[in-house]
Amino acid sequence: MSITLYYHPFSQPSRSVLALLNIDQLKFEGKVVDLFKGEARSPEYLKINPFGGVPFLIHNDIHLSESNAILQYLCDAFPVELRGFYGNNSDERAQVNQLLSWYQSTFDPLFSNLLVCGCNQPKIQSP
Ligand SMILES: N[C@@H](CCC(=O)N[C@@H](CS)C(=O)NCC(=O)O)C(=O)O
Repeated sequence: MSITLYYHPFSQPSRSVLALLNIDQLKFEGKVVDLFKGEARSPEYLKINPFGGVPFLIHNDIHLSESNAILQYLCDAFPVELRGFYGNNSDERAQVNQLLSWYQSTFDPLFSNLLVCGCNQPKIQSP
């Protein structure tokens, strides 16, 4: 079992994956991709992750971008260590998926916009 996570500590999607990995202290190798130096778009990094950006996970033969996909994969791949974090049945998973989708589609774009330009005060309704 070998897990490698490419991440940056200022990246919220990276931190969500780091938090899950640390819940049960899953062993992984962390590699910082320096976003401030543009490393996420460098030719070297694009060979590893053709989508660019972080987080990016490699586990055995699996190569994954997108934090939600990584979170879901880890819970499926390590059901003993991460028991319960992705729900124990379809009803519970539906609730988790709803929040993950809401975060990606609603909260994150508005919050990122606020951080970047400090305008367009978001009006967010939780699901
Ligand atoms: N939807 C993606 C968002 C990934 C993302 O936007 N990552 C940013 C850091 S928060 C990034 O790597 N930006 C650098 C770049 O795209 O060059 C996810 O959830 O993983």
